[in-house]
Formats: sequence, C-alpha cells, structure tokens
Amino acid sequence: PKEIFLKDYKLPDYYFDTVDLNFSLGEEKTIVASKITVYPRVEGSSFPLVLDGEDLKLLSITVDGKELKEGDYCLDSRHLTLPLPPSGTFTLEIVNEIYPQKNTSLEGLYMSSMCFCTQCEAQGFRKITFYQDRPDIMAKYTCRIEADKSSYPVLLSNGNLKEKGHLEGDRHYALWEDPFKKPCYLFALVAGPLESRDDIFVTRSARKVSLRIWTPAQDVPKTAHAMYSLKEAMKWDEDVFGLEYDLDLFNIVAVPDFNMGAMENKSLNIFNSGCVLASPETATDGDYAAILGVIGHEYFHNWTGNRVTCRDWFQLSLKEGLTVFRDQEFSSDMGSRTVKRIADVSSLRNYQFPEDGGPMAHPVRPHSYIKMDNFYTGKILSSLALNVPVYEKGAEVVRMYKTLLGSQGFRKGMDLYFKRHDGQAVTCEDFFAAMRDANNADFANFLIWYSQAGTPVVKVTSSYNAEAHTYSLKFSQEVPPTPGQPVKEPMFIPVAVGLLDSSGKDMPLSSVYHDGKLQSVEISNHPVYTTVVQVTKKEEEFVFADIFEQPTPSLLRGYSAPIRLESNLSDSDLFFLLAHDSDEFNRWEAGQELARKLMLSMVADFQQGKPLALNPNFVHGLKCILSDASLDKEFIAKAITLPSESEIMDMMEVADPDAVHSVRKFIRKELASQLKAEFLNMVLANRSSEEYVFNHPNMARRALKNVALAYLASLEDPETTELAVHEYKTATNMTEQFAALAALAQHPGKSRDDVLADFYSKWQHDYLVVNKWFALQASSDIPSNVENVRNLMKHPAFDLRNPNKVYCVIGAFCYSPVNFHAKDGSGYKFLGEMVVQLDKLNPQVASGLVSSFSRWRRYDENRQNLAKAQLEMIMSTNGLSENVFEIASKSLA
Ligand code: HT7
Ligand code: ZN
Repeated sequence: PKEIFLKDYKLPDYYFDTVDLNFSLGEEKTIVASKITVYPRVEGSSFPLVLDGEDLKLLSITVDGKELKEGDYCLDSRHLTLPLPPSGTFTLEIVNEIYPQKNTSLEGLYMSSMCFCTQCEAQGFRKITFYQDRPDIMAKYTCRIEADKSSYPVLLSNGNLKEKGHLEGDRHYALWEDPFKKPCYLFALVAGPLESRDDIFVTRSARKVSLRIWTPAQDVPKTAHAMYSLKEAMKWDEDVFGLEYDLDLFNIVAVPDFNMGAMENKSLNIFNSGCVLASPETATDGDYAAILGVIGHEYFHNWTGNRVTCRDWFQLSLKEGLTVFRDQEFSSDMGSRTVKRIADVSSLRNYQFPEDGGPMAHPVRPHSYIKMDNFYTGKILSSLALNVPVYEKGAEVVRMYKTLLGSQGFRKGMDLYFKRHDGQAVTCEDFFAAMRDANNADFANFLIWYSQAGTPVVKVTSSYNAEAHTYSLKFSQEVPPTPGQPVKEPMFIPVAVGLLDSSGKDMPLSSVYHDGKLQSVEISNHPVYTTVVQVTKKEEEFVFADIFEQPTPSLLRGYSAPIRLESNLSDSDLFFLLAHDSDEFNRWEAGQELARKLMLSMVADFQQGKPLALNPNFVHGLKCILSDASLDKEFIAKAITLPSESEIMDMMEVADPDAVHSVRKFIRKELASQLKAEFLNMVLANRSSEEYVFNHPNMARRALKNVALAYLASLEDPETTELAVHEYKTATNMTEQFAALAALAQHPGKSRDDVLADFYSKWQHDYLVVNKWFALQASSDIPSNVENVRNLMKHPAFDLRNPNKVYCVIGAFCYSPVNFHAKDGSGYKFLGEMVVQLDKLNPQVASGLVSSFSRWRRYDENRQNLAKAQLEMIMSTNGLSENVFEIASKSLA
C-alpha cells in the first residue's frame, strides 16, 4: 500500500467545468455515462490526464466526439490514463458499467433495502465512474437517472429537478441540475420506493424552501423530530452566522445501511436511519439529542464544507472541525450549554486522549495517510452519535479561536472567510488567516495546533503574596512524544481563569502582570470575573494584582483548551469548587477530578489486596450536589456520574481493567447504599406525569431519575430490583423504559432474563429498537459475555452486512473493558476473527473495529501478547484491505 503525503500536494493539471452524468439503473448492472468539459490549468500545457476508477468495467471513451481505441489510453485496476489529451478545452465522454447490488463496502453506488443510494466521501466517486476524484476539482453537475418505474418510483439527485417523464418498458427518468460548483464527494443519487414528510422553511430574505424527508412509507411518522431539527438548524444558522440556505429544495433520505451517521451531499443529505427516525415510544432522549445534532451538522456543512470546501483530504478538519463546533454550539443553544460541554469533553477524554497517547496519534491535520477513510473512523453506538477524534479535536481548535476573539471577533472572522473563499477549495491556513486578518489578531504559534500531535500536559502552581496583594499562576507545558514527532514545540494555550473568594464568590479581576508588563483585564472600567491568559511558552507566569485575600483558582473554565491540566489544588479546594464555582462546567470538573483521584488511589489499594473504603467526604460532596435545588437536574445527573473505566485506565501506567472495573462497581454500590434514601426520592419525584416532550426540563428530569435508578439497581436487593422492574413496566417512553432495562441488565438473574425477553417480544418489529437490545447485551459487564455475543450473532435479526448491527453487537462488546480485555484472550480472539471476516465485506467497518486493538501496549504482558498475536494474525491474512492494513500495521509498529 502507498502512503500519501501532504507535502506532495500538487495543483491538478486539468480542471473540469461541467459534468453531465447519466445513470441507467438496473437490477443486474447499472450503466453510467459521463460527459465532462475538461480544460488545462495552464493554457497550452500538455500532460497526461489521469482519472481514478475502481471496480469499474469500461465500455467506451470518446474525446471531442471521437471514440478512443485500445492503445490510445492505459487502464489498470485503479486508473485510466489518457497520455496525450488535446491541448485546450475538450469534451471527454466515458461509459462504464457497475454492479451496485454486489457492493457490500457501502461506498460508491450501492443498494440499501430496495433503494439505490450513494456514498462518495472520501473517495467513493471513483467506484461510480472514472474521474479526478479529489476535492479541488469543482464542477457544475447535471444528473439524469433512468430506472424501472414501479420498483424505483422516486429518483433524486443534487440541485433542482429540471425534467421528469415516462420511458418505454415501465421505465421513467428524472433530470437534476445543481447550479453550484461542487467536488465529486458531494455528488448523490437515490432511487427507490420512498415517501416523504414535506414542510416549508421561509428564509430571512423571504424565500420559500421546500423540505422533504424521505423514508419507506411506514417510517414517515417517525420523521417529525428530524423535520423540527432541520427547521431549527436553518433558523439558527441565519441568526448566529447570517447564513441562509441557497436552493429552493432540501432533501434528506434515511437508509438503514450506512457506514457513518450521515452525509452532507449538496441539497440531498443521506442519513443512517438511526440518525433520523424517532418517536417517544421507540427513541431515547439521547437519540433525540443525537438526531438534532447530526441533522444540524449535515445542514451546517452547506456553508462549511460545501460552499467552501477542502483543497485536499489532509484539510478534513477545515470542514469537520468547524462544522462539529457549529453543531455543538447549536445543541448548546437548544438545550443546556453546560451539559453539552460536559458531554463533549467526556467524549474527548474517552476517545481523543487515548488516541493521542497511542500509536495512531496524528495531528488535527495529518502529514500522511494510506487510506483516508481511517481518519473518519470513530465510535458509533446505539444512538449512533458520532465521536470521531479528528472531528472533535478540530472542533476544540475552532472553539479556541472563539475563546480568544470573543463572539463578535469570531463572527467577523467567519464573514471574512466566506467573503474570501466562497466557491473555493481551501486550507486550514486560509481559515486561520481569515480569523487573524478580520481581527488584526496576533496568534503567535497558534497554527501548531494543526501540525503537532498529542495532548499537551499543562502544570500550574499558584502562590499568594498577602503583602503585595498579588496572586501568581505559574504554568509549564509539555507535549508528550508521538510516533514520528519525538520533540515538540510549546503550544498556544488559552486558559480561562477565575478566582473565588473565601465565601465562594468570583473576585473582580482588574489587571495581570505578564512578561514584566501590567495589563488591564477590565473592560471599560468594569471588572471581569473570568479572563483568558495566553500560555505560549514552555514556562510562563501570570500575576494577578489587587487580590485582597487568598483565592481559590478556577482554572481552564469551560475547558478552554484541549489539554490535560495538572494543578496543585488540594482535595478541599476541589470540594470548595464543586460547591461554589460560578462556572458550572468547572463545578462538574472539580467533582470529576476528585473522583479520578479517589478511583486511582482505590485501584492501587485493590492491586495491593487492601480492603476498599470510600472517602466519606466524597459521599458528602455528592450528597450536597444531590440536594441542591438550585442546580439543573441534568447537571446533577452528570455530576453524580463517575468517570468511565476507560478514562481511568488511560491515566494508569499499566491499564488494569479488572481493578478499575471492581473499584468503579464498589464505589457505585457504596454510594447507592449510603445515599439510598436520596436516590429513592429522586426516582419517585421525577417520574413522568405527562406525555413525552423533547425539551430541556423534561429531559433533565428523566436523566436524573434514570441515573438514580441505575445506582439503586446496583444494590441488587429485592426492593430496588422490584422498583426497577416496576419502572420498566410502567414506562410510557423509551427513555425511561430502556433506562430501567439497562439498570436490570447489568446483573445476571431471573429479572434480567425476563425483562430482556419481554423487551424483544415487544419490539421485534422495529430494527432500531432491536439494535438497542443487541447493544445492551453485547456491552454488558456480566462475566464471560463473549459467548453470549457469539450467540447474538446467530440471532435472526443480526446481519453482518449491516454496519449498525455490527456496531451494536461487535463494537458494543469492545466497550466492556472487563470482557474485551478478558485475561484468557477470549475477547481479543473474537474481535480478531470478526475483523478478518468483515474485511471481506466492508473494509471501513472492519478498520473501525480493529482500532480497539491499537492501545494493546497499555496492558500487562500477558494481555499484550494475546492482543499482539491477533494483530499479527490479521496482518498475515491474504487480501487484507488497505483500511485494516494501515491500522493493524501502525498498531504493531
Ligand atoms: N462528511 C461525512 C463523512 C462520511 C464518511 C466518510 C467516510 C466513509 C463514509 C462516510 N459517511 C459520511 C459525515 C459528516 O461528517 O458529516
Ligand atoms: Zn461533518
């Protein structure tokens, strides 16, 4: 396999102006005809024209109306080359055949339950026809689709419908025209027996946009929330960024077979049906929130990704980091900002940090790749919310621009970015330059965030000078070495700081000494309570003036930079922040830091065979949070949730899944027993009394009730088990029903077996609910779960060709550290077998799974040997895909 480098980027020798595509869709084969106007980048130059093409059967090539003969072109398994194209502009016509019904990779044109559909990002267009498959080739497209009328009554592509009509032999056609230039990765086609929910959005300039969400007829009732989400997203982008939709039609199609969550094809978004369909009876609050976020995300791409796109795939974060940031802000504005931030930071800690510290570490803008798809590889589970490391760290980088420039400065930068680059394919530097130039900002070494891998570790020590009334914060930063980058530069880290007085109130901040200069932090003579200090050197000191008592610092408020912060705060400082910080995120963070310290010290006790005991101060701290009526209920639910097992393992020298699991389980049970009365009260006081509504207060109430119920069920006593069974039986929505099921499913026994059987018999007709049932069992911590998982794969509802089922069974299994990392190697063996089997069907999905092995060096020697043996077995498999090869070989390197 060939490695591709960013430094080798070259402008294309030829551009395409117009592209007319003609698809004749058929059950056995599909004929694709393209007519492309080609022109050289440099007038009069003559270079070979190299087109990408994979798994295509070439039928004919014509240049300016003259058919080429064999010998006039070169064809291999990946390219079609015209050695001597005419000089100047010419017309290239190509006809080829493809076989969508045999396409199990779900890239290019494929079939998903009776529908033809496409997925072209990143490099799927080359599986449809011969083309310069790179994002800097932007052209205007038309697309004519012809198909059997009764089997494929709906024919969709990008842009506006220009014409449709009947053809002989019960066939029909539709002609679509997209007035905007686009790269081929945004091309889309859908044909099938679909029906739509229709609505209208009136833009702020009073244009009417038709909105249609297409699904099989029986699912149309489940698209109401998606339509609501779309309209909210359209309005939000106008209000917050002044960005209006640019066509008269916006289509969304939901298909059950899709490798990721969704795809932002111009005016024809294609979605994994798990990210569209919801009803109160079948979807949880988590699903509703994920749908809102993903619908928003794909819609926001219309400007950040489609109107302004990436020059090359190394710039992926240009569109994804920015669009994730935009969808995070949208969700924050629609619900609770703090809770959304907590969820995003947790995800960063659970996925990004481990990746940054392992063999797959790479910068936000990678220097090289073998298979581009691997940068999208993320974690998708029952709710199908996506956690893709490149996306998330990229979003943190965009968030830092906003933290540094403020909302208005950030908006100015965005406006300039669109003014300069609308209709272009650009780079991360272009985005940086727009932000800098619009604000006359000095961003020093900020660009290093794009090129340097690894999570910076920032240490901070503080001291108070009672005589001088000054308070000093000394920072030092270190970025750990990562593969290919042994030595690191200091980074530009914005740290938002507040100082609390002894009553817990924010102190006014007037000025800071830095580099020997006194800088005012007040804004028009008004004190501020949070200021952002810019740490840009290896070591740096900031001294706050006019501080009249010893403060407690609240550092990195709102998680202002994606770093690991190590401070000299004592436990009592942390308890104080947990109780008083005005920055709610940092209140949560203080509780998490206390929990991390506690869990790590108890893990050490466990490993030394010492008896486990829970610090009473910790119980008291959580009890205070539980009984604080001024707090948002969803915040309380987050604040009483312990850090995940993977987060704790990531902080250990040698990760010990058994010890971490036992300790987390012990603490949960102990908290449940000591706070039983409070938890019971939470369940009783927060039951649903009315119909399901998707709004923050209702979701918050359900979240708190569900967390309390899970704690109670961990006691495994008859009273609390009965309560959980009662909640399961009386639930009127999936959020509460599934939470009760999940609480019971963690504990082997008759109640577990009964509710699991009942749930399946109730919901067997709904594949998305059945996926939840799969995921719950597969991710269970019950001993030796691997055998149950092997049995689940024999269940009639399981299908290895459907990515969602794979994620919900095989992927979910890897989420249980005790079972995946079982000492006997049974978890590793299972995954190894599955990767090899899946790679033959769908390399993207297989490589997503193989990344569970990538951190094998973090475990003890026995586990290392067992995991390494599986990676070696995978590497020795004949015909391995480039996707899996890249991850497995880098993991072993
Ligand atoms: N931009 C989309 C990426 C995507 C994708 C990438 C590789 C293989 C399959 C894929 N499906 C969708 C999704 C997004 O970020 O919006
Ligand atoms: Zn995206």
